[in-house]
Amino acid sequence: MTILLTGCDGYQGWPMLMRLGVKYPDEKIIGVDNFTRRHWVAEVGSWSAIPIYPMDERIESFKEFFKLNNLEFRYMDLRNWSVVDNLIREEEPRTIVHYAAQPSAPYSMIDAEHAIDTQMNNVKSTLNLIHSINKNNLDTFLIETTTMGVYGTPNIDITDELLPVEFRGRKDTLPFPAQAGSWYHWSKVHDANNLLFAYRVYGMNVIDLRLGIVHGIRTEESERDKSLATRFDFDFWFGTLFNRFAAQCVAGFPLTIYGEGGQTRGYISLEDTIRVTELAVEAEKKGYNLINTFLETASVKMVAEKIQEAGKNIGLNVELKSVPNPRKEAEKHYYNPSNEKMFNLGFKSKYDLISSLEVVLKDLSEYKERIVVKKDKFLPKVLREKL
Ligand code: USQ
Repeated sequence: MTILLTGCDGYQGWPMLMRLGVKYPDEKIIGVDNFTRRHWVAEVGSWSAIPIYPMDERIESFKEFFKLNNLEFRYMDLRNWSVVDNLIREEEPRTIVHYAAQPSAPYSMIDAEHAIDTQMNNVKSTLNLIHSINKNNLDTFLIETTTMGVYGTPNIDITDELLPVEFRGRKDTLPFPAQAGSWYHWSKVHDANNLLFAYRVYGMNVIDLRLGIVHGIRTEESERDKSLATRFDFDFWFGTLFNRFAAQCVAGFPLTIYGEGGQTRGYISLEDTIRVTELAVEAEKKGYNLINTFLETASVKMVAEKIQEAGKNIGLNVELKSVPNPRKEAEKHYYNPSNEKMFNLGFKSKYDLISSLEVVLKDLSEYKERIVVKKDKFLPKVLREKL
């Protein structure tokens, strides 16, 4: 049997590839990637705070540490229909974990080219997978991590069940409305809709994991050795909130709260994200499944304060700074999403925001200089000039 993982060079992709390798020693685990994440981050002039090894060295190192020879890497552009279809026809994967995507909201907002490339890349890759599974009459489980950002910040509770609606005296249950906040997030709305349609029209087995903001560095496999580390981004475009704030804290840079800081999101650690995906692979749930995937919610300000306190505990003086918000978004709003389905898979958390922080600050301290030399990447050009 074969499991295919797309985006295996990414922040989540590399640890997930190792997790699948360890969990299914008798199966072939194929990871595909075209290294665009490395290029995108270089394009904005930044790098991963933690040095990452070339793919062939990562795989060699995995073999050495785990005494397993079941990981295979294929360099592949998922936008190319014929290469995707050849791979799926030849390998007939029982499961595909689809992580590959341009994942950054700010990067997708740079200009027309970046918005179009983000949507073309993300939507076309998913459509190629869907169509190849269908064309080859496979019973493959297609698991994609979309995003909690599909929902936006509505003034009602967010559910991953169908939403009961009553309008002009008639009732129905409908998918929750999408109110995404960037071209990237809209690319995931399109993906989420296409996945649902693939189930409806082809009966495809689909799991849509709606992921919150992922934080942290370590996973059970990657912590074994530096050569197995995953990337850790902190720049304005590719660093996500918690990770950026942790890097700012270590570098002695003020934590950049955009606007009022009341923006509230769901958070989950990298290790927990890998666990939920692992459980989704194991569950082999037939039909269509949508699962909100986050452990806890917090506002930007709350995250900043937690990091300030954790910094203080290790002798760092951390300043919080409200900067003009470079995004168009609600800075104060209601936010109450559900996440019960994730626990129904059997999920148990290893790191929450607080326990993740201790580890991240400790691990990052070793790479302080790599962050400090790129500290001008914490802010977009327009804000750097204003401040
Ligand atoms: N923010 C700050 N200061 C910063 C950086 C961000 O206040 O220095 C604010 C943003 O304005 C936003 C919130 O923090 O309100 C979260 O920003 P983010 O960059 O951590 O998250 P986002 O752009 O929403 O995207 C990230 C990932 C994306 C994933 C998504 C999950 O890049 O791939 O889908 O988190 S979620 O946020 O639930 O949609």
